[in-house]
Amino acid sequence: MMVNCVRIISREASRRNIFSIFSTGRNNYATEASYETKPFRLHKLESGPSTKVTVTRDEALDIYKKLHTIRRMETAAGNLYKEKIVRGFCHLYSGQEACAVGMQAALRPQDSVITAYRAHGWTYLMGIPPVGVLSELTGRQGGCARGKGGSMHMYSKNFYGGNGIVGAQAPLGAGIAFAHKYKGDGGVCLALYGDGAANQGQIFEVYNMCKLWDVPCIFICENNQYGMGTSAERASANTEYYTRGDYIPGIWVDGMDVLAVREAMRFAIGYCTSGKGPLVMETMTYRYSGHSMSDPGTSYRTREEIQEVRQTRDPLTSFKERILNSNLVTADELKELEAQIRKTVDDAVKTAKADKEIADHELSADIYAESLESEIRNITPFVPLKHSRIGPAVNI
Ligand SMILES: Cc1ncc(C[n+]2csc(CCOP(=O)(O)OP(=O)(O)O)c2C)c(N)n1
Ligand SMILES: [Mg+2]
Repeated sequence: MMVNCVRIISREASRRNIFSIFSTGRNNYATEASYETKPFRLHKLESGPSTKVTVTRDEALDIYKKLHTIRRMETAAGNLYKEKIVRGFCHLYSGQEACAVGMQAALRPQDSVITAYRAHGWTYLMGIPPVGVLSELTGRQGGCARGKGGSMHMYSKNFYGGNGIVGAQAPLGAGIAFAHKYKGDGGVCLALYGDGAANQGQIFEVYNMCKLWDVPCIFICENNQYGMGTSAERASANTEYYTRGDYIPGIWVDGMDVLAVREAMRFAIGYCTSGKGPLVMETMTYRYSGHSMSDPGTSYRTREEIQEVRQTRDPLTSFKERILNSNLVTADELKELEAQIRKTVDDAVKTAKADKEIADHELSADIYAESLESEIRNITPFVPLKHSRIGPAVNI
């Protein structure tokens, strides 16, 4: 099909920060549009990512689907928790969706990711459908870790979880990144941690090691401005997290702008794969929920503040406005997509409630992919348990 590209730069578009639009001329859709992002802030870098970002119609639909699915899935997870069908911990990602969606959009098949406990969205982006995530939350066998992991311990191919120890993703991520270098597969590892983890000693130990050995690790501080019950300002002497690598270059990006995050991540991957070693990235974002479901999240910040972010900086609303204003998609199309997503998540909830738990004998199975010892070590109280392999340990 011959696509006749016509460039339209309207005054209205530039008022809305839309840089340019390419129209097909055949129908009413634009095929791609460009926008101007907020400036990136750089640390020890002479140049950074381009502030002019371009998105095609197909990419826009894909990004919107992912943003919306995560939001919907997290709402469902929160409801299941309130119904006491999800027990234990539950950390929701609503408000921060543009960070994961933007980063994942820049990943190549050989790259890997490790994050903290706010893992549901990443698990979905790394290939697990909503039913695999929600069934994991309800502890059922259809869950991506067969119901043994729950909210904090979800995995998939190239996705190393889901980790509850604050800050530990940084050394684990450094190890995964080192494996990429050792194997020469060209991959990088994204190691994500929160602002509440950013002052931990282990983070600085691995900064040093990765810089010494040029390990392709991208350290990402998702700065949602609060830790567990306190603000970043109260907890951190230096809240410019992108500079905290000292001798490691860093980038600050608006984490509510999915396209800015994608652009920053493309730049970061290019940097790390050119043999220059690690990079630090700070994504400025916001979480609408408390730290976990047991934290209402309103004792250390006001309801008005949360409301204001929802109304003025919401990552879904702003992306939706952009793609509608630039004529990449129509309101009806988005409505239809939203209805499809609602159905997928609603069906997943039904399955996650109705599914079975694994049998008792599977509880102690699949601890190692290939066990070198016959019995499981360090069980208290001591009851000898044999290693067994039922598999797959992770439903990929
Ligand atoms: C080593 C360790 N110390 C303390 C905790 C308890 N804890 C859980 S989350 C958290 C703060 C996390 O804040 P942040 O990293 O900003 O993550 P957010 O909840 O904002 O996503 C703390 C202190 C823990 N899980 N691990
Ligand atoms: Mg935080």
